[in-house]
Amino acid sequence: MKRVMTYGTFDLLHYGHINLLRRAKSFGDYLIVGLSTNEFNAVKGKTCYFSYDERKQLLEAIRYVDLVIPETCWEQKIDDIQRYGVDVFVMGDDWKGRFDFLSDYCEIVYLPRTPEISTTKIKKEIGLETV
Ligand code: C2G
Repeated sequence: MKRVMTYGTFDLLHYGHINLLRRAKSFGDYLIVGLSTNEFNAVKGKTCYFSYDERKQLLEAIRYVDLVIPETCWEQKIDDIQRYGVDVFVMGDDWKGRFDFLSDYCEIVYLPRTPEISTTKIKKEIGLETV
């Protein structure tokens, strides 16, 4: 059983997220998603439209996702990788290089982001965000 892990906020779930999750799953048999809590999103400077439970429910409905756990801080990744026996860590390439320190524990893969779409863009276009 090859285990894959990724992390994110996944607010206003869109096809860019789905593209990432589908490709992440293709690296193994079991995909774990560390879903940022609202408290951690505040640390990341993000405010979510959907609550953690709503975002978790959406992710759990995706065929590629096998387990969703909370992401509460930057520092939990090594523990998570060891606790869940993660073989491959996958992130979009906007994070390229930022998690290379995890290569002592598992394979690191950065995947090209899906162009054009983002939660910020959706918020702006439906008038949720002025800036
Ligand atoms: N993503 C993508 N294409 C997009 C938008 C997002 O491939 N058009 C990817 C991101 O690169 C990321 C994942 O989808 O791998 C989730 O994106 P966000 O919810 O924006 O995650 P982020 O806020 O970057 O949180 O500890 C890591 C952080 O929690 C990552």
